[in-house]
Amino acid sequence: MFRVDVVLPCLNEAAALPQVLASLPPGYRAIVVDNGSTDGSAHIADAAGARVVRETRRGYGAAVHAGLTAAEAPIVAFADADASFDLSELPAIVDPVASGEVDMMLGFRVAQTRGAWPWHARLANRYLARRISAAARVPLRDLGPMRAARREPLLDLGIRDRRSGYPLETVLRAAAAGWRIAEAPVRYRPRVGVSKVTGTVRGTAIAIADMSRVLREVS
Ligand SMILES: Nc1nc2c(ncn2[C@@H]2O[C@H](COP(=O)(O)OP(=O)(O)OP(=O)(O)O)[C@@H](O)[C@H]2O)c(=O)[nH]1
Ligand SMILES: [Mg+2]
Repeated sequence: MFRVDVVLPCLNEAAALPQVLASLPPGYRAIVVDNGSTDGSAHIADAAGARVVRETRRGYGAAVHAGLTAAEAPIVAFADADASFDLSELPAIVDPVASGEVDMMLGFRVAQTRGAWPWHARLANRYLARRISAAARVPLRDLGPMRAARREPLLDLGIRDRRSGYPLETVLRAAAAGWRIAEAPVRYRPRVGVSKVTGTVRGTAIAIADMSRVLREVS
């Protein structure tokens, strides 16, 4: 039995997956949630020994939630499948949850190169982190996609967003439920493959719209 399931939402990440899956620490199992990839991502994930789950409904949140529902380990961690994170750093996010020191651990991103994180995304994130800190009364530096918590309480949060508002809704609901939430630094590198969200105007606009709605509805 695996101690930690790692949910990796995946939309056309064939070029990144081998490197991502090779960096998993022992005792951690990858659940690659294939969100309708057309580049053979599912096959590559399967060949690398990951568990593959399919989610036909598009959206980051739809993929992540399908992974959480399929998970079986007591602790579930989340990361991106585009090689922007080094999964060998996951224990720094998971261990404080496993020891019971916190209920949810978030990775705050430390850019490794200038290209890893465009200025508009950085600015938007800092603004968002401030608003969340005020709304949820948790001091946050970032709202990144790397995080970990216990599986059952996470499911009980009843997160509804299925697009880009998912991480924000997770943090707001957890804070409202009185969870102890903390952050640890994680390295953030340029993704492998073509940018879909942060590097595109459309992706950024959708992300802002989704997060604004979640802030209105949940906080
Ligand atoms: N954008 C997007 N990503 C998805 C979807 N389903 C799964 N994903 C995965 O979710 C993770 C995060 O998406 P990214 O495209 O890396 O988003 P980002 O990091 O904000 O922006 P870029 O890396 O610049 O594209 C990646 O592993 C994607 O493959 C979806 O419907 N839309
Ligand atoms: Mg990315």
